[in-house]
Amino acid sequence: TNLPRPEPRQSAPDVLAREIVERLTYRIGKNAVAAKPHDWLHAVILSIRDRVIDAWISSTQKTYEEEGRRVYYLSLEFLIGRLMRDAASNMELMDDMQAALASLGVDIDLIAALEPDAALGNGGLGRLAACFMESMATVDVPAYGYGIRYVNGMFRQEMSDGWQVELPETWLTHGNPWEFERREASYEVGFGGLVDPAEGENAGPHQMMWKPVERVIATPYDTPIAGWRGKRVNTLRLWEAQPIDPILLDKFNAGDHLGALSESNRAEALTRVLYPADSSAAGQELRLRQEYFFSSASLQDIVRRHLQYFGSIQTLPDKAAIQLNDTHPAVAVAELMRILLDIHGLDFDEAWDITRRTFSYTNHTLLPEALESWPVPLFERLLPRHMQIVYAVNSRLLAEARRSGQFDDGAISAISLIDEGGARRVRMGNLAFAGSHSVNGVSALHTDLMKVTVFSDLHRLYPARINNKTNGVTFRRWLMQCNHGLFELIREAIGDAFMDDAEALRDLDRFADDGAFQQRFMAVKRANKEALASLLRKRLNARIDPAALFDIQIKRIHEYKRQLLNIIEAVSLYDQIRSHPEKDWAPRVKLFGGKAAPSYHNAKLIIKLANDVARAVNYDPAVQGLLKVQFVPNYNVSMAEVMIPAADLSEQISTAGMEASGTGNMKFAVNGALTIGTLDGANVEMRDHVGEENIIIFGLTAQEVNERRAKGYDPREAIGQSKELSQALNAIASGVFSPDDPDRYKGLIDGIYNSDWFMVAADFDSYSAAQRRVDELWRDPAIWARMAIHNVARMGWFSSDRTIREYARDIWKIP
Ligand code: DL6
Repeated sequence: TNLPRPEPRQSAPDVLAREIVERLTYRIGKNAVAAKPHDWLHAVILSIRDRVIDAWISSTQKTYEEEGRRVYYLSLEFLIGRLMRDAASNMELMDDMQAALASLGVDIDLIAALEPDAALGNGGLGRLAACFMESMATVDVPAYGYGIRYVNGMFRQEMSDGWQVELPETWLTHGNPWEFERREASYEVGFGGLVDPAEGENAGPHQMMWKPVERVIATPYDTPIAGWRGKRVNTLRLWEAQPIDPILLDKFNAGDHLGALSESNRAEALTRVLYPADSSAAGQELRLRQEYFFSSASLQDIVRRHLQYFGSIQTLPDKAAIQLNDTHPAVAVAELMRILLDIHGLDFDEAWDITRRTFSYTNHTLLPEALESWPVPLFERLLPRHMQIVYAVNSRLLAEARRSGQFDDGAISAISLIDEGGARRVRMGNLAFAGSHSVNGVSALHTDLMKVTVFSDLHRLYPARINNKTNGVTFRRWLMQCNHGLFELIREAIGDAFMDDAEALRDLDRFADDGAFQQRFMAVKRANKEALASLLRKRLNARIDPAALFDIQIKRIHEYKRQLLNIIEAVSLYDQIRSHPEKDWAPRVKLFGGKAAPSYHNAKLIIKLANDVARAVNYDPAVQGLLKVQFVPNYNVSMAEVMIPAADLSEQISTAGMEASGTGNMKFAVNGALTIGTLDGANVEMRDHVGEENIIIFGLTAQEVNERRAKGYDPREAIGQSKELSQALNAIASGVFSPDDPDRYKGLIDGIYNSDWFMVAADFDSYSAAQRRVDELWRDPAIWARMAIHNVARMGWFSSDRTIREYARDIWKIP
């Protein structure tokens, strides 16, 4: 403490240019003549990074001096995307950097596009973690993110004859100039083996000694995450697994060259790939190994830091707030118990009290297939001591439930940490719930549903524990950086206040009816659409008309997100245009993007269907200029940054009750797209904020979905009542779009006829009518612009700064 802090640096373009050339020369070893674009990129990143480091050191010192509570955000996913613009803009270097590079003859856009998209996550959950990291730094919360440094993050998606093909994404090929390896902060993580009672006279009754058979080293890599205006820089600490012995020399010398590397390969496999499963449990042994590996390393690090600065383990909850991002790190509850019981010799009740006061848990899904549970034999084999602890916690939990007198046997089994229906499994959601003082959902509706579905009995036992924290997104990345035109227009209209307080965007409301402003607003949108059209032309040779309505659905492909509903509606529209070409149709471009989990058959089929429909529609002269369909491959954060600012219409059409929150919905609205959506997830709160006259809502509510299912929903009835729907379904099922394999979509469409769990048929007519309302609105540019401007003006509440302030106030208790 009290060390001198780094001197502030000047950021004039000439100073920056000098620094860049210096980095190029002395860190990369090239001069400006020999430098390739990648070398420039690295030199630029290094010069930004050095400034970030100055602020990082100051922030760390400040945290130590203040001796306050720190937040530890444990997440198996951080979908951070590119960092260069983020960091440059947050350090307020963007304009000077652009000028500096121009003076060196380097095009900033060209080198920015070379930065790999760090895709260490699947979708919403991982991207939320990245927005939270930036917002925690912005609102001055001292925080560490803990996760895994996957060598291969989310797969690269390519199309082969319209089918998804998965290829490894290699974001580390050119090295990663943002990160710092911290070998000195490595830990051992064990697996398997035996548990013996602890030795020694002072050993407590609950103290055991775990002797793992397998051990690996966890080595951290730190990436600084700068908040807005460089106020605070926090650390994202990602773990890499390494073998204890890189090579087994005795085996090698005996001629077993492969065997000599087996331990090394096994360790490295741990952090090699991200499981590409979203909203479905990955369910493999390696996944549980990953979860324990990063949870254990992170906890060892947190406890080590705590003891170093505060001396006593008893004060851990006062100084550390550990947030579990979904159940993926839930095993940390058992790991902290193990550390407290076996290493610190605490008695059980005290250890449990400390654990519960330290952890809090965020639930991100109610889908039963996504709720993680592990077979007891696997859990026990891999983590024998943790299994004992789970049983010990469970016996106390169930005794407490019994004592309360309010539960029958069914409710007691629902509360149990062990699922006894069928082969026994450890329920990670229940473990996270029981081991935390706060359990939050991610939108108001989702939180309400949590209380009456998955956690209804646990909620009865602990009624104060569940609370809501509606998600948000960082406006720095999702407005200021990705939509520069809109950012400048807003600034000119209402000044700079919204840059520090997103809710100040409200001031824009008074321009909603201003014709001149509307025109400028729509001109910005048009420019963004032209940029997207030219990108798609270059990448896919696709021709789309920027004057048409850009209707976009980008997100993971999942049946509950109902890309299928959108495609079926497109087929129906295609039919209607062909039947009535004389009508005044609003020209539309329907864009889709998203990845399917590699083992998710129907999701992959939906991608193929989008491509098959696109092929038929796009080459049909009967609808030329009126309808285009395009699937955009390899949707990722960088692609989102181009597509979202170009959208007129945002498709948020999940079956009500199934999308926990959504965050794409927020990004679109902030960028002036109108939402067509169901009353699901955060759409409900978006409607409340933007006003129901500025959003297009359709379909069954969550309650109606439930009631329909309870009454015995018959999709055939709904199909029978809708000529448009039955025609579209027949066309798809009979092979109109798949003449090479007419039965390709038979199973998919049979699913709608026979069960239709996702209520596609039930919602079709309402959706189709809503789309025709959209057409009508589109025909009146002034009305459309007014609605879009109201959306931008009223979305400030959905800033992740607000969300983080709520977590800090209600859960982490940080002033
Ligand atoms: O909370 C972030 C994000 C929500 O916006 C999405 O609605 C939700 O689907 C997603 N949940 C997951 C859960 N996957 N698992 N496990 O990705 O979280």
